[in-house]
Amino acid sequence: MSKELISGAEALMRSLIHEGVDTIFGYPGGAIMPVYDALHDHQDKIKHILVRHEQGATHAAQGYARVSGKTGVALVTSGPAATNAITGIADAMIDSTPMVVIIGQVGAALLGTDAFQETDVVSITQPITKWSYQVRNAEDLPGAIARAFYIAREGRPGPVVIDFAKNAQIAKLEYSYKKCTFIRSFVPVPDVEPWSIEAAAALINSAKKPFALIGQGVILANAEKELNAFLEKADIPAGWTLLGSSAMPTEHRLNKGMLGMHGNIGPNIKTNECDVLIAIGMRFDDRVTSDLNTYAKQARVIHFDIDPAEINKNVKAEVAVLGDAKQTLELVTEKLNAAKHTEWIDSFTEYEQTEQEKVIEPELNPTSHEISMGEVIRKVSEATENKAVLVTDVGQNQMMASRYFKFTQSRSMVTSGGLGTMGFGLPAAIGAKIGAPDRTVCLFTGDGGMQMTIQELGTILQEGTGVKMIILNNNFLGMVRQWQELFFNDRYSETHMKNPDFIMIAQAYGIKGRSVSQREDLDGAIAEMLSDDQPYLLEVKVETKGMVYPMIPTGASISNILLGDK
Ligand SMILES: Cc1ncc(C[n+]2csc(CCOP(=O)(O)OP(=O)(O)O)c2C)c(N)n1
Repeated sequence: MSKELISGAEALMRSLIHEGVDTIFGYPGGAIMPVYDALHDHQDKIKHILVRHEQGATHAAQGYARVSGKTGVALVTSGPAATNAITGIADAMIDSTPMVVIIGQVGAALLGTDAFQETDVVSITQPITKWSYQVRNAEDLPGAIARAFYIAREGRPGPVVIDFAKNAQIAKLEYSYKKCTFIRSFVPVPDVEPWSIEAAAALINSAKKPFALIGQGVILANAEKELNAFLEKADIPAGWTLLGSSAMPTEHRLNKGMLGMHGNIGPNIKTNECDVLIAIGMRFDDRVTSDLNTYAKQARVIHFDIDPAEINKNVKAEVAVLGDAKQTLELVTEKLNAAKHTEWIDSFTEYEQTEQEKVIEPELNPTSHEISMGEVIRKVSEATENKAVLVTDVGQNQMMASRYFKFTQSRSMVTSGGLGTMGFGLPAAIGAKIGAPDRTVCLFTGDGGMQMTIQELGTILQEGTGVKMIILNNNFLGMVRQWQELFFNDRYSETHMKNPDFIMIAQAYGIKGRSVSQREDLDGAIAEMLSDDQPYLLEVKVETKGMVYPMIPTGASISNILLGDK
């Protein structure tokens, strides 16, 4: 029996459905029109979210992927659309987010002629993807899509680009689809080496002052339960990276707080005092380590990771435990002796008290009439019973949100960690709400970052996506202003921002909103914002010269922590 002939575009739709895709974030255009035409026949199975800019499509797909654990999908046309999507692709790469981006391309016969809206997508995206592939013939499409999803999702996740030439979208093929389960040249998860399990367990069993560093790898491996069993059995205190936030509940006895530049004092100081440092699914980013010459020199290091390229990249590991964290943590835990490290764990307390007194208390209960970022964030966290998904933009708002929001469940933090992309927040929050419709999604953004992708309010208008947007408006590019104050003698070069009336803008998009500048109005405004599942924009006019402390200046030792004069 001869197989049915269908177009490449129709084959793409059927392949996506086969992969379980039910949501696509995208924007149409000439070189992807056959695909959009095919999409029209599958609206019952695939919901397309029409964003307002291709950067928004990629960030929304990221937000969707991060909360749902599924692979995010973006669909855009060629040329300027492809280049607009680049920021989100790079962001997904550095933050290990599974995403497939399908990009229209000019017809194969025109490739290399500087045709209308032609860009060399494969060359541009190769360094910022796990795989970037051009489909020039329709019959290659199903295989390419199957591989794309396999590569994006398996092992350490990341973005894949399929550059889909227009002729291949139109040409007919005999369609059949087989999910990819193996690629000879690609080993997504290295085999666990039994000796590494033995060696890690022996080292941990010998430790007097063990300390664990939790990264996003734990969340990506769905290994939260295994992490908890591991830490509790051997009584190991833990700190977490920005992307590792929410892997363990904020109030857990062994949770000692955030690592790095704006992290908590205790975990940073203790990294330089522990005897065995256990890094789990984290990559020793320079925002965490600062000066490598003075980082954890006293410690014997164990590094759990799925990606062999991370081992010894920044910090040399005595024992590398390669593999999927869910599996390796379980295997090591079996071999651990039940232990108690009471004195060691108690030794964090003095730093917690210092930080509470010098930083947290003044931030949460300011004596000045001006509202601080921290108090807004803590109030919103509490008003949602610490159950909301936190999405942030980049800047002071991001650091304050990660410091003052409390987490009770995993996959509750969506932020641009590695690339630090301003403008990430709003579209990522839209994607997060679509990926977790039953959860409250709260975006915290600065006035600067909000305006970088503010057009995505149009997506909310069209879709009714019930995100809660909180602009922490300090009329400054706050984080840069903070650096200017600390390191450039208060020379505020181009960081003061004159802002539009955000509430009028929200209203123009049919979104309810309110602006608050007095502390006594804050609780009421937050309650109003959270009272239903409609989109809402809350602008809070916060102190113009707020600072995020503690801070480890770039390049300094992690023990040299500034507390400010708060
Ligand atoms: C796309 C992009 N451009 C520039 C920067 C550099 N940058 C980092 S934080 C920041 C200031 C952010 O200001 P705002 O959005 O108002 O947030 P705040 O720090 O005040 O919370 C800037 C300009 C960046 N991270 N991303």
